[in-house]
Amino acid sequence: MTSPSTNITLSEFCEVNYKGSDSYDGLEKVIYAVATGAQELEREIRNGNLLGMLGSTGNVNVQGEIVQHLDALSSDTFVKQLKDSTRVAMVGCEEIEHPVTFGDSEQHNYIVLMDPLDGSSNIDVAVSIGSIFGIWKRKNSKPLNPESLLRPGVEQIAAAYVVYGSCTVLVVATKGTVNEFTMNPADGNFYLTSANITYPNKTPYYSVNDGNTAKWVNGIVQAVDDLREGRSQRYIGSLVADFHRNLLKGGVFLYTADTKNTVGRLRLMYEANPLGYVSVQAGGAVSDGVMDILDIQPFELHQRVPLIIGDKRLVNQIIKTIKNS
Ligand code: P6P
Repeated sequence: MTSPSTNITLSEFCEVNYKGSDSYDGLEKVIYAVATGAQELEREIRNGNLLGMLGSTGNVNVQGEIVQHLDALSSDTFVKQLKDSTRVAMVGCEEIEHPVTFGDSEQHNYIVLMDPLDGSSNIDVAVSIGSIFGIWKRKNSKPLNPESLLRPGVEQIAAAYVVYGSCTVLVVATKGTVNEFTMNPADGNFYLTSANITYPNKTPYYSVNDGNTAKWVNGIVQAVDDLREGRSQRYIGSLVADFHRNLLKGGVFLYTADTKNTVGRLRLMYEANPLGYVSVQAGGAVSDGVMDILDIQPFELHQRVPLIIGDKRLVNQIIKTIKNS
């Protein structure tokens, strides 16, 4: 067991790997914005019950979902931090109908798509929730407009997510490497706790909402039956937490299209793309059941997509079952 003092900090890691590099010029400022927002939000989440911060605002967001107090707070927190980074030109956010523009200068060279608080239904019951970020280099050749956000996932330069769970972890992926940082509550800093993460060989878990069985189509009943053999089901109701467990322990998550969610339930731009990027950099895969999700050319900021994500062998097994159905 290493003590926090022997683990390098997030800022030490970013200074070595991003600062001053041509490929990642200024990326460290974007990662610091995510980390600072997560530190602020973590305190609100841990104290939410005590501060009357739980429950809903009574408003409905662009998704048609009831907005929890912490949904609104998380959105405001990360929008402020990303703006203050001075490196982000535009943000797309699950909680905000339209893109938010911060700046059009040459140094505003990143685009960020985010789900600031994933798993809202778990907030009031002390179950893990998270935040998800996809990061693209801006195409400076073109003026900023809403279409600036509609980039295929394969063009991401980085992705990150936070899980506010039994501990608070920040996972950052860039080309070829996925690294986990854990927050030390004593000083609020993130310390490197797992470097160059790759999916393990074993796949003991699968994650699916069995309550949807009657609505499944296209061979998903058979695909899930196949997954049951020799595995345990783990389903938290927070995509980011299920994804993180499957990444570390081995497994697959699926939320496919069904007779109710005919194009899937989860969001392409700020859920499937960022986590799909992390999955692929860790040796996994991400699919809509037919193609690699990262190759999808988006047409709308809040579009949904069927999602199969995790161990490459299991993703391909599910795709094959769908194809043969
Ligand atoms: P269901 C949370 O609301 C979320 O967007 C994901 O985090 C989660 O995986 C999914 O929805 C849960 O959906 O229909 O199983 O409650």
